[in-house]
Amino acid sequence: MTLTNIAPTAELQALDAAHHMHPFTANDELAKKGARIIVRANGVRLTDSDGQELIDGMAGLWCVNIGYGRTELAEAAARQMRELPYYNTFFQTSHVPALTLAAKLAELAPGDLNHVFFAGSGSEANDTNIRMVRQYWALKGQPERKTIIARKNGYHGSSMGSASLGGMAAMHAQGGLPIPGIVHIDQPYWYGEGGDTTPADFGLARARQLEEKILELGAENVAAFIAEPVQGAGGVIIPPETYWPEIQRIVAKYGILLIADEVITGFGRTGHWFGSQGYGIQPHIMTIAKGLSSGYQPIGGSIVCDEIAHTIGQDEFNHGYTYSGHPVAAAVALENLRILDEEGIVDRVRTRTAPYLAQAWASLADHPLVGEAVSRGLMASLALTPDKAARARFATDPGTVGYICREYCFANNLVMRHVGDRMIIAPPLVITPADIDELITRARKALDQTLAHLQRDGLLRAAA
Ligand code: PXG
Repeated sequence: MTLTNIAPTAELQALDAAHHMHPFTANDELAKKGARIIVRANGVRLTDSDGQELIDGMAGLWCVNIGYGRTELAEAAARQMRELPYYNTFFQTSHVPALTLAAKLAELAPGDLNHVFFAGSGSEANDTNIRMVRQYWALKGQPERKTIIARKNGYHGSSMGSASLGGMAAMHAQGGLPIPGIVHIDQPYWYGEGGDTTPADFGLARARQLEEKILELGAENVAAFIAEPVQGAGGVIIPPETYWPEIQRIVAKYGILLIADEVITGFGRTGHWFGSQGYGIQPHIMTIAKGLSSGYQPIGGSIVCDEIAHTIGQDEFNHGYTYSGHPVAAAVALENLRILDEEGIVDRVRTRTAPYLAQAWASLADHPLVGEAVSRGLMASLALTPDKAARARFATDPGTVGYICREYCFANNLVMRHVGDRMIIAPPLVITPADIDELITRARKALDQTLAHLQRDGLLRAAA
């Protein structure tokens, strides 16, 4: 069997249903309806096994930053596979792709984030971070500084450690999470949780929960605070402008390490190389993955500041993955960074594409179902509501309406995700204004169809 589509769709779907367990999916239900089989892609468009072309509003899973079909990355992989397909960096050896990529990342990252510990994914990198910050404090003679503060509705991965850092209630409900020593504060989600306060006041209040939590635990017990500059999987939750400066003040006051999870916000997504730069965040560690290789190869890592790297370096750090700094993945990441850089893609997002998307996206706010339409860089979200003025939730279970809308998007050949009753996009960074116009047209059509569906089924009701 080859890897390309040679069989009719129904046959592929039957094989998939019989043998393939999908992540974050009720597999029995999917088996009945059949997965959509994606066979190839180019630029911002996917093609399925029936020859339908979709606009990929999610850049795969927030990762295909340079778009599909860049043969330079395929060639970089092939070259590296011929020369050195694998070697490790454990036992006093190194190799050119890993060391070159580490040096390039040190150049791109702000401040004294000059050292890289590689992983195969964002989840693995965040597991590294848990162990690294605890080991850092142990070496500093403060081994009791173990607790990591994170946020509800944050997403940091799916392994035991990283899912514990995440604040997804549905994930914690399965498999005995969170692991000990991780606690969560509320998210800075003004639209959903801000009530009558102004966004500015709400941002400060939510940041000050960090200070309250530190005082409750005792600063001498707290290792670090981890957060995404903009929450991605949580629904593209853009914090009020007051939030990050206050967080920065608090971590400095109590000497807490700050981990910025840049897995989604890194590599141009927000119009900067890293989301932290747009908010003036100065992290001690940044988690990276996804856009690092534009998803062409699995690779992640932690970019670490001088102080932590030199402290960790005093002793053997008993941690690492077979594929840490995998040469093929590193070679592909380097080629991806070259393209992002030399083609000016990050600058173009900041100066042209993001402002264009912001305006086009905001035009959806006049739709009767849309309570807010917000964006930052090339990540954007809509809050669906039965009552705009009240920022009301639907009477149906959270996510029911979002799912209906997503199904209409999919039927209209647009990949737009739902998170609860928020609709989200994060397209490839190479999307053009004409593509954005088409995306908006399809999104509006799906919203119209959703509204008609809700009216027909009597679902356009607010929760009491
Ligand atoms: N941090 C952040 C901020 C992420 O978004 C991870 C870490 C974990 O990365 P890996 O490579 O281990 O998956 C992520 C991943 C979704 C969705 O439904 C988002 C992610 C992964 C899977 C699904 O939006 N983000």
